Amino acid sequence: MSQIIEVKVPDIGDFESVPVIELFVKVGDSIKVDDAIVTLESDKATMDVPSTVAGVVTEVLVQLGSKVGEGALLIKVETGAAAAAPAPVAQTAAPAPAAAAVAAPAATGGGLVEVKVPDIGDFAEVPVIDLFFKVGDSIKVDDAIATLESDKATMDVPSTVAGIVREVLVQLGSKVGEGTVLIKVETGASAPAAAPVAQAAAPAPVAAPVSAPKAASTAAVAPAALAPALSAGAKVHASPSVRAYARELGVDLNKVQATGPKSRIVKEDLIKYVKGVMSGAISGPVAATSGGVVGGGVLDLLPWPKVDFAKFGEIEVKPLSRIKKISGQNLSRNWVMIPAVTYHEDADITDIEAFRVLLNRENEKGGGAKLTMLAFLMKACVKGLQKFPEFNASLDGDNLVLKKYFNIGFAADTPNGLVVPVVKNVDKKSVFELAQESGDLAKQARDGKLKPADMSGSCFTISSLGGIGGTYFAPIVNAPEVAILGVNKSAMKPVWDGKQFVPRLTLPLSLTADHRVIDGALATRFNVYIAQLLADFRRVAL
Ligand code: CAO
Repeated sequence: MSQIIEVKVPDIGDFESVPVIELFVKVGDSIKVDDAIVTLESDKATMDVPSTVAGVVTEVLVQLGSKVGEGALLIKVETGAAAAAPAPVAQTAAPAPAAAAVAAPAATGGGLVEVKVPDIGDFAEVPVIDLFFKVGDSIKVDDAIATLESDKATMDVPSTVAGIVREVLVQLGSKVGEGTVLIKVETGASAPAAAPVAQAAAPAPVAAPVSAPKAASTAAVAPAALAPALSAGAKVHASPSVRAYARELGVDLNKVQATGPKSRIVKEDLIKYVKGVMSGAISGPVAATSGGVVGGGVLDLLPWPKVDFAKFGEIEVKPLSRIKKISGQNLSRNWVMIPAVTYHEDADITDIEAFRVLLNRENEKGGGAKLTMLAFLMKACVKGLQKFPEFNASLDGDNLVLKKYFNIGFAADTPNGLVVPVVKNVDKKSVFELAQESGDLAKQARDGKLKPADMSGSCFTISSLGGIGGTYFAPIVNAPEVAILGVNKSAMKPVWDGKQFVPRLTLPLSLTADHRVIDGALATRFNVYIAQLLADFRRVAL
């Protein structure tokens, strides 16, 4: 049964008669709990007021410029009514509830002013989810220093002083409350112009990865809007909800034309910018034009350096092979777009190597296929994928596609470059069959005879450099997969068995995983499990 519920301005701290500067809903809109209804802005703070109910908006009782305070009626919502599906933009635009409060300055002498978290209402121990300044940056009054996010609200803490940031006393993930010193600012210092490139190139904080639009996981050419929104908001005026929306879209707010009051970027500005970039009307971030750094041109990078090498000595120009050009573009995209972390582990393969050698010796007589370490690794990895299904998955927008089949790709070094043939249904094949099939595919790869079908459908990739050497490396995830296992050359190492050092044949494993799907604990569990399987291959049969 439906009923009409009034949504009012909650306790917003010491703010009264605050103007509405953004209005996110209109009559007929469907609204969800936590959707922002309005943004309020006092002379000291910007606050988003979230909805506490879900339903269809039947009345809007404020307009832009209305002055409101605690208890003011904002909207009436019919709950329980069949809510029309919200338009996609409205959905993504629905920001986290937010409020902002002005950081309180405190002079510490010598022109250094501490900027602290002010009264932020009923929030204590709130984590910092965005940090917009680093030591040496110049800061203006009202620049957002940090975004705090509780389970109920997102708050930007703006600076009350201008100058140069001399100390940053928090980091991403730090828990703060009223009075926590965020930064120390040298006031009156002449601020050097911030280097624009360094700002734009700042890496995405691991704790708050920029979620890529749906196309990101598969499309070779991603919209320019995917440029990292890392310094987003550092020097621009925008409400927390608009900042959150920009982060979600990966838009650098510095590039968006503001039309709101006091040069504030409003949601419509953001949408206009994204539409403009997608349609080509606005030139997106500068593509890395040569050198193949980013095939799709998704990064705001300096152009590739043009150097006349012949000026310095004799040169020869050799075109890249077709494979190198294609794999280069894929690798660049994956390197740039995946927040990847590499984890290392040593596996004791003394027994399995002895077993492999024994079987090969027996096999020689019968003329069967040579067993390779790669085949054992494939079998172990499938066992790992079965135990940890997140590894046998792909990101598709906000969904994780979990695969119930087990195809393993392996990197093959060929005269023309790197290719990744795929062995299908590894779970259903014996180690002998895997050795035979991967050997055949590797040969076809070297002969340039692989067909597209031989290189598609992989769930997880192994990159084995064991035949060449090396100790450890950091392989690049083969998107849209979420992890890749790198292997180097095994070596005899002294291992402490509790009483003495014993020589054990040790295989170095390097697992790179997409942090959006696999966190460090899971990645390490996977690695440890693979090492256990390799140390005692009987476990694969369990
Ligand atoms: N440790 C020690 N020795 C190893 C080993 C390891 N981890 N892995 C293989 N070997 C040995 C093999 O046993 C073999 O020795 P024998 O000839 O005495 O039996 C020798 O090294 C050569 O092996 P291989 O590398 O030719 O064969 P493989 O089945 O192990 O690998 C393939 C096949 C296709 C994976 C490999 O040839 C290859 O192309 N590797 C390169 C992958 C690559 O380039 N990765 C980087 C991608 S990112 O740039």
